[in-house]
Amino acid sequence: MTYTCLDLTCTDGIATLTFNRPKALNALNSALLTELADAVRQVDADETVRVLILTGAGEKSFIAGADITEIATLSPLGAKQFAQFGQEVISSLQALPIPVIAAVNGFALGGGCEMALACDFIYASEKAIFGLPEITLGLIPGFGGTQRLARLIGANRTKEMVFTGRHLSAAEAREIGLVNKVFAPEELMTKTLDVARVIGGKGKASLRAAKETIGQGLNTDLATGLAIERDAFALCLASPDAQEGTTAFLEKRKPVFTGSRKG
Ligand code: CO8
Repeated sequence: MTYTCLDLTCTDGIATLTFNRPKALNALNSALLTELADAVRQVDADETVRVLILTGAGEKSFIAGADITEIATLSPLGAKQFAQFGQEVISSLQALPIPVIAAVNGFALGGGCEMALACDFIYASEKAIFGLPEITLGLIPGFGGTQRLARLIGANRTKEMVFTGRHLSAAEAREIGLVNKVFAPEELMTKTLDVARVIGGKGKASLRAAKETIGQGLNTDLATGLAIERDAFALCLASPDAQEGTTAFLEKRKPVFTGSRKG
């Protein structure tokens, strides 16, 4: 598929997906979401990709939300279908078996904030702006914001953001735990790539197990979560990468992980 709204590149196992629809500040329309669904499938199928980074083209915007021009024309049924499509694509991104980092360079509003929330963690430029402003349009978040944000920062802070629609600076977003780290704009990608390379040097199967275990554990009670962790730990131990990691430690050398995502 030829992309017109995004760019997908890969260097040394680190893939970068750049939202690139400048005339609408990278707003999510059906065409972009269709391309994103295809890009996620490509990354999923490519065993050489170890880490995925999401960012926006230019300095102004990550994603300024769902495309309001398109939303404004929808019937209630059309709105439900559009929300479902967006949720499915964003959930497929979240379900990728590799770490996904959002490098938020500018506006991450509405669906843009919701896209970042589906990533494993968020780094931001000092110029980034976060918010769920749908209430200002007479709407509510529809791409997972009411659910993922509440799980991440708690119901009370989520309600404050959703009820007011207020824009948050990168520093405020870090303070409430939405963002892990904030960097100068010119450093955002280099710092994100540095961390992606560190993560990319770890074993694929253990990264996958860690991601899945943390994700599943958040949706269950502690006892079930601990059982999930035990099983995943035991499976990891049987993987070639665990063999290499433990042997390398005992031989006092750096491990070289060559195992697959499937262990
Ligand atoms: N959709 C469509 N076009 C947009 C969007 C958008 N979300 N955001 C910006 N644009 C366009 C503007 O219309 C403008 O186009 P033009 O030059 O043709 O007039 C261009 O991008 C540049 O924007 P501005 O001139 O407004 O730039 P400013 O720097 O003055 O302002 C802002 C930047 C603050 C980002 C401002 O554009 C803004 O407030 N945008 C809307 C943000 C917003 O409300 N986002 C939430 C959208 S709703 C949503 O995400 C719901 C998700 C769930 C959907 C469920 C499906 C039904």
